[in-house]
Amino acid sequence: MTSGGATADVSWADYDNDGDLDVLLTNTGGENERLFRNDGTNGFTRITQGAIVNAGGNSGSAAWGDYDNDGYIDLFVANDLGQQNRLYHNEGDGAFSPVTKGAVVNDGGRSKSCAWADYDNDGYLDLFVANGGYDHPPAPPQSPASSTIMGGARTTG
Ligand SMILES: [Ca+2]
Ligand SMILES: [Ca+2]
Ligand SMILES: [Ca+2]
Ligand SMILES: [Ca+2]
Repeated sequence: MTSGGATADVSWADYDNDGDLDVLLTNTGGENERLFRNDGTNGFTRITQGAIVNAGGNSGSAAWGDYDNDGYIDLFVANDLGQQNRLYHNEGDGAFSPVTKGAVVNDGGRSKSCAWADYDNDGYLDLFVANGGYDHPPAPPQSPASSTIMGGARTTG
């Protein structure tokens, strides 16, 4: 693994509805994501405060989508290596609130990629998350004697 993480995905969206595209860079290796707000004429300002840019995580992909149709685009971040994925609700004032309840953010897994689409045409965006791809085993047990203390560690249902 490279030190300090690596940018895995680039996702553009006008999250503050000022007419120009802002950009999110997702980073793996536990690095925080990077969010840059488009200033229109003077380039981009890096956003350093808030939930999105302080969450760490092995984030392979992100997708913007206004899932609740309130006019502000929200953000989903897919995390790998068994970490929970993240959903952020755009509050409309530049802040994002992490959504902590529901299947979207509580299914762990090795999420690699994600996309929003209204697949059933009900007017609300649905979310597709691609998991897996390869199975990279976690660190092996250090000795056979330690293999009996794994009970309860798995909560996958
Ligand atoms: Ca913007
Ligand atoms: Ca990350
Ligand atoms: Ca929204
Ligand atoms: Ca739908």
